[in-house]
Amino acid sequence: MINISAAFCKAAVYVQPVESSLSRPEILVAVKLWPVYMEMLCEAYTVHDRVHVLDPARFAAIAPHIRGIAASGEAKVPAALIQQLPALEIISVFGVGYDGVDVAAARARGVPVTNTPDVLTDDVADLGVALMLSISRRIPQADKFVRAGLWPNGPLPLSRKVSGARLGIVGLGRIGQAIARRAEGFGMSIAYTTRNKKPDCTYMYYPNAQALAREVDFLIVITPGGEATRGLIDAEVLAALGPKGYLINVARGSVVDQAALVHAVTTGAIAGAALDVFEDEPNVPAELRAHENMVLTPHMASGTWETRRAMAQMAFGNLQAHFSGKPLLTPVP
Ligand code: NAP
Ligand code: 8YV
Repeated sequence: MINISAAFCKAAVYVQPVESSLSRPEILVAVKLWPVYMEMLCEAYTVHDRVHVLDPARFAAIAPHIRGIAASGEAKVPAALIQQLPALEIISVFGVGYDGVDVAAARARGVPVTNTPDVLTDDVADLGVALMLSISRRIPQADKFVRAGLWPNGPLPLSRKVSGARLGIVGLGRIGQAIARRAEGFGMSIAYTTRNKKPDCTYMYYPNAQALAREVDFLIVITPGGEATRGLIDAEVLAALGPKGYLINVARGSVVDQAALVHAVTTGAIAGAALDVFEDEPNVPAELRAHENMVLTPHMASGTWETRRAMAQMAFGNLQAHFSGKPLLTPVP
């Protein structure tokens, strides 16, 4: 069991005591990481916490010694950073999505990239379904209504039924399938789109998001991010979803054209949206924050103690495997 000191949790930047950092592999932490994971890293490695952005002069001095990068699903590890690290051997992502890492640049240097698949699937699927229920049954609005003492004045307006409705899933991978299994419990009819039709899947397949959106009440997006999916959910897809349709995004903000989404919710082109991810996190446009028919969460789909611990063990395990010459646990394909 790891003990996290209060000082450590509060620290804006972690500075490792010198005596605990001698002759260990040096790791660059690319983004603010969960304190429990940071403690694990600090027990095994010499850790440089975000030095490349916070202290460029010091970074220039330590860059030649960096052998590993600890990143997260949100972290940016561009080619320019990889090129500055001549001794780099591994990039370990604390997250399943690795769209922030320039994998091609890493590969070109022979640097493997690892991620944390499967262990977060249940949590992300749970939140996807929770968001679908929240936006349709107006749970946050109902909570505000009761707290504000408005109940005695009359009932809350009626909401929209989920059980038996039509669900479209954009991206039927590990998490998409887990969402579908949960939706079966609600008696929903399930359809999906992916680039490759799944041969043994009984759900209705549509060749693209627009064709799928036309046929469903709820559209849940759960693809990878990155250039290949940028703006996949655009104005045409939202128009196809229609004024009674709801969009739920638990993938990446980049997958949805945010300007088109703002326009669609403000003009009533769709009924509403529930979003865990945004184009420029943690900044959320005022138009989205102000709108009544929105449920917004701060990129928290994998954010339970149980899952974050499992992710930390896997991300740390990949670094440990690499530095002890063992096969990596979960290299990205
Ligand atoms: P996965 O098993 O690799 O599944 C990805 C799915 O997306 C596959 O079915 C893939 O099928 C499909 N896909 C890829 N490109 C597509 C496109 N252009 N159009 C339609 N479908 C496409 O990954 P996963 O474990 O389910 O995770 C999915 C993503 O969820 C992650 O990459 C990450 O971005 C996001 N995520 C978010 C959170 C959060 O906190 N909100 C947490 C975890 C994960 P084809 O290859 O056949 O197209
Ligand atoms: C986390 C994620 O937010 O797994 C992913 O792709 O986006 C999330 O699980 C993240 O990596 C923790 O910072």
